[in-house]
Amino acid sequence: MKTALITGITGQDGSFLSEFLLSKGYEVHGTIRRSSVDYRERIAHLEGQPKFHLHYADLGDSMSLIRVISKVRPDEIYNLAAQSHVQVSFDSPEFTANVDATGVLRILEAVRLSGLADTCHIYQASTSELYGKVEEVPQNEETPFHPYSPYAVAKLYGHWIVKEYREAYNMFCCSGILFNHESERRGETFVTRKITLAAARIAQGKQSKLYLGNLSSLRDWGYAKDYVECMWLMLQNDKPEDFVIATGIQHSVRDFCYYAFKHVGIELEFVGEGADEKGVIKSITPQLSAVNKRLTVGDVLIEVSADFFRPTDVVNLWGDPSKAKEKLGWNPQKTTFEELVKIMVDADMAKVAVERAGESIRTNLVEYLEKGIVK
Ligand code: NAP
Ligand code: G4F
Repeated sequence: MKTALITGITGQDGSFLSEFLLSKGYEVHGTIRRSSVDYRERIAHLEGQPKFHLHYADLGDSMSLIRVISKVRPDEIYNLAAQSHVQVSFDSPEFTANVDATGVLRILEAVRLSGLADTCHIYQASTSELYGKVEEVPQNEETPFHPYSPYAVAKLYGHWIVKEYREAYNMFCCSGILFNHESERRGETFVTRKITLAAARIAQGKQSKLYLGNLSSLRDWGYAKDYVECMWLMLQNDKPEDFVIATGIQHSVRDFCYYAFKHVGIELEFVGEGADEKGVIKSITPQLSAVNKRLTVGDVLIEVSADFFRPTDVVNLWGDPSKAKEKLGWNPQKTTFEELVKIMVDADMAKVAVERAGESIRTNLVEYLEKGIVK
């Protein structure tokens, strides 16, 4: 029976990986941070299970990491914790470096200090952002790195320090160079989730417009649930190696909008260019028209806002997952792009519907209280 420790267990990937490892019979431990409000929504359904345990630790706090690693003595560590938002890294570059760069070093040293260097397998969450201002398309394990944000520069340190400890101390530590992976649990300020939530709100009359930055940016988007399996496969490999994890298929932010809105019943067409580009309603399905009479052909639903432009933006990410496919037997096409968009939009349509139902119950309740119908 194996024991795993997941840092960043409250995040998108941490929650899917927990479910995956529990299904394999693992004892799963995770690190959480103290917060004045509860951010454990993604793992709430796992809390209380006998094989699921949480510990307070922070990647900026060596002592907390040494304490938890020496107590849990894991067979596998998945270091998923990070300040993971690229745009935020421009506003908080020092914090990002402390967590995403030095934090990785702290984990590796905590493993050594706990006497686990010879036994513990470590997965580091590297990123396609390392390719940044890309020097080759598509990108594979041999493509040179050119980080293009404070986030990517910090992650590059994490990537290299893992390689260094692998070679210097013969530790089983490796990095997954993961391309963007999304889900119904994705943070709401990443572009895909921002789009699927907006499509759901617009369809249900709760929002009128969506403001985005660079619509032409290209990404290789996969489904997070499929990607956590590959993290695990990397640690079961007979030797520690780095792998590109991607679907091998590329789409623009504009494409993502098109498919997400199409799924709620709105066909968009994009007119204009650059900062003047707009997403306009070309057609509406009769089903949607019947429930939202305010939507009209010609309405502008998407506009470009300079607020979402980055000082330097990575615009052409496209991964080549051949190595993971061949050596790990991983299937990069398990969930297609269209299926991913559908999963996300369906989940957000349900979320918005529940919020609307809650609002209507509250409004009715206030009315009933005022009229003395209920006390
Ligand atoms: P996420 O949803 O933003 O989750 C990040 C996790 O890190 C959260 O649990 C967060 O805890 C935790 N965290 C942040 N700062 C911390 C600190 N100082 N100490 C301890 N924990 C801290 O990210 P994700 O999408 O699941 O991504 C997981 C990892 O993969 C990250 O390292 C990310 O950089 C990397 N990655 C992601 C993608 C992608 O497309 N999703 C692609 C490539 C690489 P709180 O809940 O307390 O904030
Ligand atoms: O969704 P994003 O914020 O993801 P980004 O920057 O690619 O980073 C994510 O993927 C990385 C893997 O490559 C991870 F390492 C990282 O942790 C994170 O999970 O932005 C995607 C693209 C960018 O080019 C951005 O400029 O979408 C563009 N974009 C256009 N409008 C927008 C928006 N991004 C955001 N967040 N919000 C917008 O309104």
